[in-house]
Amino acid sequence: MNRKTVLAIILLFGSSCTLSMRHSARKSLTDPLLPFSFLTSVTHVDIAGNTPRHVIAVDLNHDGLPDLVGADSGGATTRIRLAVGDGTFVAMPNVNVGGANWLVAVADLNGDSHPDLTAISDVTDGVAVALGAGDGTFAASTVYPTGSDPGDIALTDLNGDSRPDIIVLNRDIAATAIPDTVSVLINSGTGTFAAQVPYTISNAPVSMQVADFDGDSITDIVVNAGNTDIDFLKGVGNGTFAAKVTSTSVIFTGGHMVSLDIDGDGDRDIVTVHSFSDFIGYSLNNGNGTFANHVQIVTSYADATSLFTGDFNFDGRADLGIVRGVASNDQLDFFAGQTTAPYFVFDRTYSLGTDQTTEVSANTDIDGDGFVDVIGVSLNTDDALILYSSQ
Ligand SMILES: [Ca+2]
Ligand SMILES: [Ca+2]
Ligand SMILES: [Ca+2]
Ligand SMILES: [Ca+2]
Repeated sequence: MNRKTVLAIILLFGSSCTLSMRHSARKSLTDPLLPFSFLTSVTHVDIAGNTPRHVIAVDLNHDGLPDLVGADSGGATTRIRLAVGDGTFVAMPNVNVGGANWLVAVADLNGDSHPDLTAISDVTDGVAVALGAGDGTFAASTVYPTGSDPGDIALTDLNGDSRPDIIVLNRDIAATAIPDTVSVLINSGTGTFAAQVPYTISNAPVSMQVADFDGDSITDIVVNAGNTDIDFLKGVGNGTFAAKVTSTSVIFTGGHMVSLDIDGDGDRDIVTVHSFSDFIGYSLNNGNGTFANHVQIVTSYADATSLFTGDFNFDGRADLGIVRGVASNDQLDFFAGQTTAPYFVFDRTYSLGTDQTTEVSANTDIDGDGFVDVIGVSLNTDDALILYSSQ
């Protein structure tokens, strides 16, 4: 996640809050330029708060309907909205997380099958943990200290006890902490966490990916930092990590990052956008968590601020969605995944209205029609936005 750049994101959704469909015939499944599923409309869901920065969709109350969890960057609460089943959502009590929160993550942390909530805050310089009751309500949160200005979070089991641990990227925007760090907080098994263990990373970290990058099936941490550095922290498997190994990719890598195997060789590569140097690019994994020099996919591509992946055209290959905050023509661009370099080809643009949309993702089928929908938040209206897709 990239907090610096999200401020600049403005997607234009139109005053009617409805997207015009871009009809075109669906091609065969072997065509690499299959049309993406159509984004048919934009639905605003009031999540209140002040300047929400992030929203996720996850079923909190076991009814099979994804609910909304929104980070309120202007207040100290996380906002909960339960899906009714008719496309509307009802407000549940806010969860006090101790300070303005920028990102939220949900997983069952204590093994009772109920989703639990975490939220990072650069006011508390910590991560709040609130255990879920399974009905959309949460117990009072506990805030665990992290490093300075936590800016990204992942929940995954690092030590094999089947309980998710917490990994936080500390962005240290004011450069008060030297060196910069990633915080690892190990779950006791009951949803309480040990004090953070900090790991040194390169200066000016931007974005983090937590996954296996060297093929040993043990989760690692990859951070892009500054303008050139990609740090690999090799997971040991017991909740600890080796010291960073840094690849210097020669040209800018300092934007929002996603990871996926783009060249089909079995290891996870990275794709980044950079809003200041105007490109989308990738770095291929050498197989051991070090990365080859960055290669530009698209140049002269101004104001790309955030990206997400998913197979939007059903060809089995991951595609890219990119939020582009161009001042007078803001948009959501899609690039179709390809088998050969540069691995992604521009497919289509959705021109949108005057919502300032940020932290867009596409990993949940919110309306249950079998097609993954796009979700984000509007800085302009303080709403969650759902762009429903259909075929
Ligand atoms: Ca639900
Ligand atoms: Ca739980
Ligand atoms: Ca590994
Ligand atoms: Ca690869």
